[in-house]
Amino acid sequence: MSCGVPGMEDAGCLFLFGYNPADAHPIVARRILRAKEKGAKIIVADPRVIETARIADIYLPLKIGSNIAFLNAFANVIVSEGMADKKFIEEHTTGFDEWWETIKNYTPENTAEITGIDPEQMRAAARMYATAEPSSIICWGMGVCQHHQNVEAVHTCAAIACISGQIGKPNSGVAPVRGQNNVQGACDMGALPNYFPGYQSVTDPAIKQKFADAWGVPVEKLSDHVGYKVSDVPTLIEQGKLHAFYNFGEDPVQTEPDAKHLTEQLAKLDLFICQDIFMTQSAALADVVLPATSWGEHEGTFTACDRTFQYFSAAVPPKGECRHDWEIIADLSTRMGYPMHYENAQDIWDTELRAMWPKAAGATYERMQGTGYAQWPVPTEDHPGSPDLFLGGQFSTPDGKARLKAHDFDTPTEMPDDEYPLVLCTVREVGHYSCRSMTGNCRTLSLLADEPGEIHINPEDAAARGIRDGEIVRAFSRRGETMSRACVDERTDKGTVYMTYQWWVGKCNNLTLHVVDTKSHTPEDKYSACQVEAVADQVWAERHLQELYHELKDRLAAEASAQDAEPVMA
Ligand SMILES: Nc1nc2c(c(=O)[nH]1)N[C@H]1C(S)=C(S)[C@@H](COP(=O)(O)OP(=O)(O)OC[C@H]3O[C@@H](n4cnc5c(=O)[nH]c(N)nc54)[C@H](O)[C@@H]3O)O[C@H]1N2
Ligand SMILES: Nc1nc2c(c(=O)[nH]1)N[C@H]1C(S)=C(S)[C@@H](COP(=O)(O)OP(=O)(O)OC[C@H]3O[C@@H](n4cnc5c(=O)[nH]c(N)nc54)[C@H](O)[C@@H]3O)O[C@H]1N2
Ligand SMILES: [Mo]
Repeated sequence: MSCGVPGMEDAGCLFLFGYNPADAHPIVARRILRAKEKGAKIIVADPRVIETARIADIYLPLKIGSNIAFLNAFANVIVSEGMADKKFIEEHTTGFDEWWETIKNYTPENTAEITGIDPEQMRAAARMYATAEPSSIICWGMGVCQHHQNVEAVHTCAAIACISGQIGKPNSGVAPVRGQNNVQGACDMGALPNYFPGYQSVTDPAIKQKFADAWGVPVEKLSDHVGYKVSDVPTLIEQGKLHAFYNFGEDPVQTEPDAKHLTEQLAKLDLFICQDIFMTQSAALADVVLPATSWGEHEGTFTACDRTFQYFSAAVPPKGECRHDWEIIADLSTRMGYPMHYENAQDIWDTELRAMWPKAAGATYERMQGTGYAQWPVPTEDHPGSPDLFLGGQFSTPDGKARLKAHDFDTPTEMPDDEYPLVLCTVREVGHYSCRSMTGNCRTLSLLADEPGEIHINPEDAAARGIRDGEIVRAFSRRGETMSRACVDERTDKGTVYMTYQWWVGKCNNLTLHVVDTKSHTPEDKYSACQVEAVADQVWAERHLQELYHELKDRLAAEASAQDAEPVMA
């Protein structure tokens, strides 16, 4: 993010594009409410009427899968109605003429059929965004990232901020409000296939030398092969290129698309290791399970989406055989021939991050004690930290200028047809979290919502299928099927059904299409063709789903006690 989350309150306009903070990030949602109270304008562009749409000054119900057409037309309005910041474009960007060659072809009028948006509403929103004082912020989430033109949409959001001059000043710019509490931190620490810690490229010889020196190894020992991405795993196994998979803090059987195909591929591995805090469906398939401590049992840091490092301490000691993730990894490394010794989490933080990445050098544990924090870039111990990036229009390119990039619109991969006439979009709900290993094991949250979850469907689509609210329905696609409870919901756009991806029995990833974009390899989780039908025997359906749920829970519990009986790491 180019701004800080607290600073969102002081922006003049917040443009939420494919982001549902009320369910996904309630703390950010509170900031948005406060911004509204302080007079900010709110624009929401989302195919369904999300909670924030209710407080929006302009709500744009764009058709699902039409992001690039929408954003291009939005950008076009800013330029053709004379709202572009010519000075900013001139001094702080490159590539405007080439960018305009694409953007000039998209207008609110000629894209209205693709986007479903009234051209006047689109124009009003673009004016509101471009002219807001003192600043505007575009916030986006998985409604951008989980479509196959995701990198293209991010380029276009960034270009919109640049050409309007709505970046490069406090509380402005781009806010990809990153998913999990520490997804930013995982990236900061180099848990990416192409970077060492601190976004330092594995293919840069000088960087490689720096890490080789710090680790006391010959530089040839550090691979400059850019690694694979998790979404490549099933394809690589199928192609015979991947034989061992060490899976750490993820439950791919639940959360990756086309679950049946993935599960078949995982079974072919010579070695499958899972390091988790629960016996997940993936861990149950593993050859080796390495039980780790949870956030209440270890100390460490989280990095929030706005680059804020926060320290947290352990509340209780580890139980049973569980060990800290870092101890497991250090031990494995030592046994594999590279002795890795750390005193504690702080030792890792100081030697592997602060010493290796100048932007984090000032983030000491002392500074982060209690409610303290540090926001990178924070190069020295007395540096205040940086809520805002790119101030004065200085970007992180070699020439300091932003590159404008435009892309033509392309339709989603699997369009609905007669056989599968509905779009399945998979999203989040407030009460449960991702693979649900954590929230599903919490009784209070299970009372809030439980299996088989819900499938949200527009009243017209439900009526056309004889589906009544609260009944169990069958949903199916070219990949597989599942059963879930219908929630007949006028907030849902016609032609699309929405499921959350945490349900093990009502599992939407049985249906999703495994297609990834070419650059980031993120699956197109927001768009696959499906069909939904009523189930005649509701008594049977309710009982059947409960049986499946109990069988699964019993199987996982049995796996967990089997693991207890044979310790894998003495
Ligand atoms: N309670 C809870 N909170 C969570 C999580 C959880 O599982 N549960 N997961 C965390 C994680 S990992 C993440 S990544 C974040 C994600 O948080 P969000 O990004 O808010 O996630 P989603 O709900 O998947 O999608 C956001 C919105 O995109 C919209 N959308 C779908 N298709 C399109 C489209 O074509 N165009 C536009 N403009 N919008 C579209 C959907 O209707 C949805 O409202 O949430 C985090 N927070
Ligand atoms: N259909 C569909 N699928 C999706 C999405 C979608 O919108 N639609 N969203 C995708 C997104 S954005 C994300 S981020 C993924 C999330 O999917 P996952 O990463 O698979 O799910 P999480 O629940 O976040 O947690 C992963 C595992 O980490 C374990 N864990 C928690 N704390 C620790 C710890 O300290 N140490 C260790 N070793 N393990 C720990 C948990 O028990 C859990 O099993 O799902 C993706 N899948
Ligand atoms: Mo995520």
